[in-house]
Amino acid sequence: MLITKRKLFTFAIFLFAGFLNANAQNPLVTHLFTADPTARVFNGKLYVFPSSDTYPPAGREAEFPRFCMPGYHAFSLENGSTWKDHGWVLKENDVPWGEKDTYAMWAPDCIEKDGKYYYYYPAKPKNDKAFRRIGVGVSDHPTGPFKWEKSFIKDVTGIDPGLLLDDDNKAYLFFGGGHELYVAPLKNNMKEVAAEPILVEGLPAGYKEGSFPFKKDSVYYLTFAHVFPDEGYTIGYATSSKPMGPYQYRGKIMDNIHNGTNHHSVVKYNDQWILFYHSWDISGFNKLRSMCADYMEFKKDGTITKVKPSLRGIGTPQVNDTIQIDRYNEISGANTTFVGGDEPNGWMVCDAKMMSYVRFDRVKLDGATTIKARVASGQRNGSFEIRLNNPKGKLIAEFPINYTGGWSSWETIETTIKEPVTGTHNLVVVFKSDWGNTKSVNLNWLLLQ
Ligand code: FUB
Repeated sequence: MLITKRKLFTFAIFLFAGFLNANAQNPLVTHLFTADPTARVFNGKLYVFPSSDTYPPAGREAEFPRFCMPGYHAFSLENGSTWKDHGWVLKENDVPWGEKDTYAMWAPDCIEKDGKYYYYYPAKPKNDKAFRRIGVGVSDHPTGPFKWEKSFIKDVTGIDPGLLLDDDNKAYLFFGGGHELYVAPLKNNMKEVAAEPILVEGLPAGYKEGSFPFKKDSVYYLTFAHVFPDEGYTIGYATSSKPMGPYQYRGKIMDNIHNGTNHHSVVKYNDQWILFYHSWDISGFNKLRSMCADYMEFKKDGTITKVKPSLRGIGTPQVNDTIQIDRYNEISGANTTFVGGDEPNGWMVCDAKMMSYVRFDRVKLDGATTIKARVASGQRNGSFEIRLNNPKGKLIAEFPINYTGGWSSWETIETTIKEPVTGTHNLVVVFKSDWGNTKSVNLNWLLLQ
């Protein structure tokens, strides 16, 4: 979905208008631009540590032909599908060893060892010729506050820290972009390398950056941005029997998409593997990215099935989670577009005609007694129904369509669920109107209560 500059501007305004919780549908959050997401599970809870993209400060546009990246927020998944923004973890001008106002806070990582959380980040060093150095901070909590080391990690020059903690509690720091990847074991203090970094062997031509190491069934996996001359950025992976390699290329995890770059991570959460990545579909500009996530599967032989990016993403909305219905699994006879009016959110379902439907998979209905819907309509004819699993499935709720003051005048309406439903189901919204009516209602979101 490409958008015009004007739309981008309008969109940016609502992005920064700010609301701190957002949904697990793709993109994961829309109140700020986020890139390079590193996801981790700590004590059973899913966290994501992305970088952030922003607009260059006024008057300094020419200095930032590439990324303008002011620092890091941290997020955690709350309830079934709501991301909580914990605010700033680190701002660029708070890096003890960093050059000020360089907006150079590229991809970070965070890892837990012996009950402490270590956050690794690249920054532009002051009084040093290196493009980037890597710093570290330690905290008792995954989202900080972190105590930042006064100096960068000695003997490490480069970007994209990727951490691996092996089963024997030894940690490894992978880093480097621009076709070369290095790895070094870390000392027990996690703040110094235990040996000179070595070049990782066996990576294919076109290895670019953004490596993410993890281990599964005694196999070491290394995923990375892999650039093909005809296709551009893809996500590839390699495996090894030893943490520091040599590695062997195994194939692609994701084809080229609208992602600009494709820094990513892989995590196992609630027994499902998830690929976190970013795309610029919502901004139309490859330096304003937004993090996304989709489920990923391993075949029996340990190889990875290619992931197809989806709007629906991950997570299972439940009572008190908002369902962004425009992030559908299937749509028929209707469209989606950016929300109009004073609405703070991103998209809506529009142009819904008689028997149009939208299917949204995996909603946990236990305990829900009512459904709220955010609607706008310029006419007063028809209804929409909520059915289970398919457009002819069990009818659980019905909303009349009334005139709300216009197609951008929003109201929240509410209806009772006809009889209690348990378990996780796919929800299908079916629109009813006169045959020939091309627009019945704009629907922004649903909320179970
Ligand atoms: O986001 C800035 C840089 O672009 C990251 O550090 C790289 O991995 C690439 O995504």
